Amino acid sequence: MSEQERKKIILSSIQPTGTFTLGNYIGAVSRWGKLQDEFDCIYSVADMHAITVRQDPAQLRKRTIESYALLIACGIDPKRSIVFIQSHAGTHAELNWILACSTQFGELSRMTQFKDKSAKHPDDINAGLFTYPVLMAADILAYNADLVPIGEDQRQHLELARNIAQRFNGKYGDFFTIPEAYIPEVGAKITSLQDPTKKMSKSDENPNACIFILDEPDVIIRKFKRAVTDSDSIVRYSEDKPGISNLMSIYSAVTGKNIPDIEREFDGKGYGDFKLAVGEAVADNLKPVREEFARLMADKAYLKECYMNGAKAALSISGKVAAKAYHKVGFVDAR
Ligand code: ATP
Ligand code: LTN
Repeated sequence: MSEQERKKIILSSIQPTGTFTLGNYIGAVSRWGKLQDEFDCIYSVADMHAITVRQDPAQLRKRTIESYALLIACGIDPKRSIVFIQSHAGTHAELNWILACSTQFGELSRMTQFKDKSAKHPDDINAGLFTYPVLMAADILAYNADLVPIGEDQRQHLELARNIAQRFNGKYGDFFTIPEAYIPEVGAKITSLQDPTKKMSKSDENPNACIFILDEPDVIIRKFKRAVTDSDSIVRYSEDKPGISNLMSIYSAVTGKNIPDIEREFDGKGYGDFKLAVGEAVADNLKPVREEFARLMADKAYLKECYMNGAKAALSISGKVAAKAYHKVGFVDAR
């Protein structure tokens, strides 16, 4: 197949650290299904990344299956894309080691997620948390992905994955594709509803800060009503109005309307009307996800069939890449 005919490879992953938030949905997962027409897509549940912070084993297993079902409920079709659970492809851990030996201590020390998470868990600053971005590079490079759809917070990790790939290629000869970040223009950083200077995050302790994509409509509407905004009441997008601008990005992402149109729509109306409209639009948007999730969770055999097939497909690609990487660095061939 010529280079022109080959579809680009998309790869992304999400940690099973809780029910996905509206931030995960708008910034990442809701886009993943839409990419399936144009690209060859590979998606996974990053359970190996999740254990960089302490997890209850039974809870992790449950959340991993739920996250897998959520990916499908959000529009990823396991017949058209490869959808798998990260720990089922041992090749990622193999590549992780090889790539760790092409990663500098200094560059890992600069990762802001490591700094944030180690500040949040001072009693467990483990080596896995530190080398987390190397495993993420392995996830990506194992499939020679061209594009990686992620939210803004992952840009630095992706930049590091590019550097690792370039360093490996420099040492051993051209091998890995250099991946590019694929970050949305609107919604790449949805912020907390209670502190609009902070990212909306699954692990926030304040339940009002976060919309979870399985929240019931009345809960969603109530959380938006309580969202922190500024004291004037003009619906206008501006850096000095982070709360209202965040709600406008959310409204724009779920309705497809652009910011100037939203400003016109709510001209002369107050924050109360706008917050209600955002809440209703989000609740409508998430309704099919909630219904499909319930249907999938009632059919565990189907989910298992999907993730077992996903693992086989993922291993078939990443196994060849890992074997070649082993050869490149000088290991004696055994397969
Ligand atoms: P945790 O709280 O456990 O760190 P998280 O909510 O940050 O989890 P991840 O699993 O780390 O979620 O991220 C999955 C995807 O969602 C990534 O592509 C990430 O960039 C994106 N994402 C996470 N939070 C947001 C957000 N608030 N706005 C936009 N995109 C986001
Ligand atoms: N680190 C990512 C999750 C993740 C990922 C990946 C994203 C793990 N492996 C590969 C893109 C590609 C995060 O969202 N925290």
